[in-house]
Amino acid sequence: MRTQLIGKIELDRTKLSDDLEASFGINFGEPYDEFVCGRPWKSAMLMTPGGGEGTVLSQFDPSEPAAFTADGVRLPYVQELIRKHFATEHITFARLVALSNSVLVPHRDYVELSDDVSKARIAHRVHIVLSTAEDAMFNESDSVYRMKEGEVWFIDVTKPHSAGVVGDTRRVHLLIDVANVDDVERLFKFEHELTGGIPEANLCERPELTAEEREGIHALSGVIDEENIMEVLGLVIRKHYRKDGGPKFVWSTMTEIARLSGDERIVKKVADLYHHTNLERIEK
Ligand code: YCP
Ligand code: CO
Repeated sequence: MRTQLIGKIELDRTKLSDDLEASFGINFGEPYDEFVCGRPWKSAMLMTPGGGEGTVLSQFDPSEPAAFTADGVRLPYVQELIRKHFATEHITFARLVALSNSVLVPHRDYVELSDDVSKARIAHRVHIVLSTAEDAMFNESDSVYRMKEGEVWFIDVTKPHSAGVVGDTRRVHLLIDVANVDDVERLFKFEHELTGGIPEANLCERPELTAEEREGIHALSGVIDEENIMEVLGLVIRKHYRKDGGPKFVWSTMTEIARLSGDERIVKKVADLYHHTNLERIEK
């Protein structure tokens, strides 16, 4: 399913802020640190097959229906939102995800999943925006866009994508992974419309990167070393969220910075990082 806005749900401000407050007390994991430049990408499992704890797909018995975890139970309004708006029998996982002052490495997901059963169990990724602001953005291929509060989106995670919060906002999304169903419309219990893509109104206006700025970024070749690659990558990704540097900006820029550094180890590290996040991952 292509990345697209599918609808908007009404949020009860009072109940939502109670749950957001309560979410400070739940168990967030900080997985995927190799994808993160900045503060951790925090994720808490709210529904899993069988309702048990765990973080990785292979730890669960995929034949069991999803149930709320102990953390899920501590967020009554989020629970209510899920039950009211989704056909829960198709849900595999529901997670609460928080990000602040951090950018994710543009990557593709599911590349590590070899078998069709696993893929069918998490065929669609749905985002529901609970709390966001101007400094929170998403990237798919060469576009940068914003998902707004209350919006529900399908995200095609097999396309190169990234998330970024370039300021201090605590951006909170509910992520729901759903199994493949014959008719995706059956997943939703709210008024929805498959828009087929990222609406114009959600795209971010980004001024073109100037030649001076590009030169400045390439000059990071004089700063980059094996220990600060992720920080340099973070700067490049942050720039990508605010300025339009042209096609494949992040990875082509990193490749160029590495080349200009004249250090073979950096060239290899950047190539390996690209390979790991976009082409092949080891199944855990
Ligand atoms: C995502 N993919 O795109 C996750 C975030 C890295 C893997 C962490 O939501
Ligand atoms: Co991803």
